[in-house]
Amino acid sequence: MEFKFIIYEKSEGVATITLNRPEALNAFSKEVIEEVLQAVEDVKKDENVRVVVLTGAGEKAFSAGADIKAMKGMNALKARELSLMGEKLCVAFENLEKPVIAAINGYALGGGLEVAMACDLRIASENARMGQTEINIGLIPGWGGTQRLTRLVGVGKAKELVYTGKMIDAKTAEQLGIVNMVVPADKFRETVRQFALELASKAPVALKVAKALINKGSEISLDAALALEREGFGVVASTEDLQEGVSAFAEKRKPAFKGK
Ligand code: DAK
Repeated sequence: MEFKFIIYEKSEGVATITLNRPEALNAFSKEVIEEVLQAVEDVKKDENVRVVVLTGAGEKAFSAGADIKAMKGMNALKARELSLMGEKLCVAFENLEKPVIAAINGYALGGGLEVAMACDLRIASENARMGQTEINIGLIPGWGGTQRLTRLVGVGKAKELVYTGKMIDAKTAEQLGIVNMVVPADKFRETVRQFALELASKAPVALKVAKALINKGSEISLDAALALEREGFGVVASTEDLQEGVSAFAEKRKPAFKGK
């Protein structure tokens, strides 16, 4: 696949999508979003891909958000299109039946942070900085930030971050629960890789069902969510991979899961 604004690589069960506009701090233009969506379509079809890593090119940014320059003079129809595309992108990662790791190598601002929050897990380099900075240009988050941030950090902190538009460092983001872990800059890429490989070795159906249950379960009543978990448990328990896991345990070897 030929891309201009992203780098798309696959190896050892891990697909890496690198936003590749470092001269614009990897801001999301319409073209970037279209290319990422194409890569996600490929991930869906490729059974060998078990985990996705989304990251930014260069040392400075994961993504500084939606392309501010493209917003100048934007009419309602164009704004609507941008809004729909951003939503589509976030939902594509959220609904993808494979784990997605946002590897936040620098700034994750505005739409950049919103996309990262639609991923399953976030690993940040120690020099990363994050914020819902839209208020500073007279906007509000438009790709789910008011909602996904609130679910991660609670109402009070979400209001503080959205109202002030301030940036926070990686450690603060970890304390708030926005990122799962913070890694020294010189170990960042390797740590992300090892983490992704570890997830790629897990049972794909179990991961898929766990993701769907955790995502859906947080939207509905506990009772309904527990009923869904029972059904999901039944499905996972019927896989060949469970038999492989049980055999591997008894034989004291590493399981080789096939996603069946
Ligand atoms: N868009 C386009 N270009 C950007 C950019 C962005 N978001 N962020 C940075 N750049 C460009 C800069 O313009 C500069 O380009 P040149 O001037 O060299 O051509 C280059 O990247 C390097 O940036 P700086 O020179 O500014 O670098 P510094 O180290 O001095 O500063 C910074 C880094 C991250 C502090 C600064 O670049 C900055 O404040 N950037 C803006 C960050 C931001 O506020 N991001 C949120 C964007 S708003 C919508 C839904 C959602 C959204 C919009 C609409 N609808 C529903 C319609 C989402 C909105 C956002 O994401």
